[in-house]
Amino acid sequence: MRFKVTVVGAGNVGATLAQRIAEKGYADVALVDIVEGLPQGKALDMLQCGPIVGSDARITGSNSYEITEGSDIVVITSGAARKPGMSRDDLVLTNMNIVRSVVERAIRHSPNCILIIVANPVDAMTHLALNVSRYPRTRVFGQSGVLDSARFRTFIAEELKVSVTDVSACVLGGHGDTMVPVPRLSTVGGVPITELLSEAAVNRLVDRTIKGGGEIVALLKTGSAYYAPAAATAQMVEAVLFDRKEILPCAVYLEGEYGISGTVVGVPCKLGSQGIEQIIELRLTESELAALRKSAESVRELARVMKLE
Ligand code: 2OP
Repeated sequence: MRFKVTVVGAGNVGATLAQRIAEKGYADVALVDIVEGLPQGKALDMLQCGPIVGSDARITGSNSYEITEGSDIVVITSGAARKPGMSRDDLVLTNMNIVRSVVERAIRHSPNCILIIVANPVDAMTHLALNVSRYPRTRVFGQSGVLDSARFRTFIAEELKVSVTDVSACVLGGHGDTMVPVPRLSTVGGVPITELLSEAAVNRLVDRTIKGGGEIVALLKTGSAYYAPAAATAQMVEAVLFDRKEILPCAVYLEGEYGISGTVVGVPCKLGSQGIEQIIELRLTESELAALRKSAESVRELARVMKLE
């Protein structure tokens, strides 16, 4: 039997994610959006890829949630995307009402699902989804660190002219300007990049990573990145469905880890069939820890704006 994954939001991230999952054939996909015809049309188009790519996965689109019944995972990508000059935090008031209503409707049909939040500002939206669903924190988490560390890995690999597969990168914190790439724990073939690159080069790559989403928004002008965000989310979906126990950075509600409580922030987690099966507490330096706590405070501020506390 195939798994079932619901993707809410048939925009660029949602549709690209739905296509990635459906084409691999391991899960049926329900694609939901409020725009009439959009999820239906995109789902039908993707379904017709099946004979070409050899996938029997069923993909259906709808404006209502009946088709999502009994999903193993619900991914929430719906909401407005940034325009040039906007920060992700500028989206909070627009997207909070959307995410609240999506969570309420989705969990009615899939009470045992795991919720993966992609809508921005993702840390705050994850906190909201946790409050609305009242699920344990192990079953509600956000995608950001997989994307941010993929960006850092890409830039490191380009700089050192090595394969991306030999690069591992550590990015902690919120998905925004206070993001915390950690060069000391980012390695090429096991060697920290701080031993391979000058301080100026490391700082340049860190800065580009922090501004990685904005760089693409400025180029596209009409929206934000979606290929890498969708690929990052697919990796998390697969880690859960196939019980991979992969260590991936996730936006998760902390309860004392890293000395942070009552807010969502990105830290490495073990992802498996139960969702967040472990939160990994890295040994950080004082300055790394201070940066992570500062980032957590900026997410907490958004939670206050949404009156979550
Ligand atoms: C990004 O960083 C969309 O937030 C996403 O590109």
